[in-house]
Amino acid sequence: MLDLTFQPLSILVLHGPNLNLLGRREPGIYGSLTLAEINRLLEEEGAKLQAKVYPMQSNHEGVLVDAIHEALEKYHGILINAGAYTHTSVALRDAIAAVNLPAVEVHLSNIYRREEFRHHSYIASVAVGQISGFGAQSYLLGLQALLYHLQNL
Ligand code: CA2
Repeated sequence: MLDLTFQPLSILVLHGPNLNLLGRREPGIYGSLTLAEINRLLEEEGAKLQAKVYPMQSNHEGVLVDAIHEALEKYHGILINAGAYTHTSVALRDAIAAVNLPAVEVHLSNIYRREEFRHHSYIASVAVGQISGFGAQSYLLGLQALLYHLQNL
């Protein structure tokens, strides 16, 4: 197993299904920034906080599960917007629980002000915490919170 003890903090940023469409559809709900622009902001914020962020997006549940498994040897923590899988995926929940890496859940929209089916998150109970409703800023707040958590373990 790789020893990450004295490396700068490295964070896997996982974006779930449909988030590749950001900035191109439904800007009223999800904002006008593209995923590439959000990733750039995260990389800049990470650099300010002496951390390196590694973003990836997939529309496929199994690909996200694999990425979480592989995170164990490569990253100190996970920042995740699981998209609609937030509300359906026991598999993603179990993967996060299995690797036991600190994870922070983020959402662009406030999921509790939306349809009832979005009010339950399978991720929440295995996450350090959740940030929801601040648009792209949710990701930056989530990154700050995750790094704060990791630096104070
Ligand atoms: O608010 C969030 O970040 C969500 O995770 C976004 C998911 C939604 O299913 C969750 O309930 C809350 C949907 C992501 C869809 O992204 C789109 C982006 C542009 C256009 C259409 C969809």
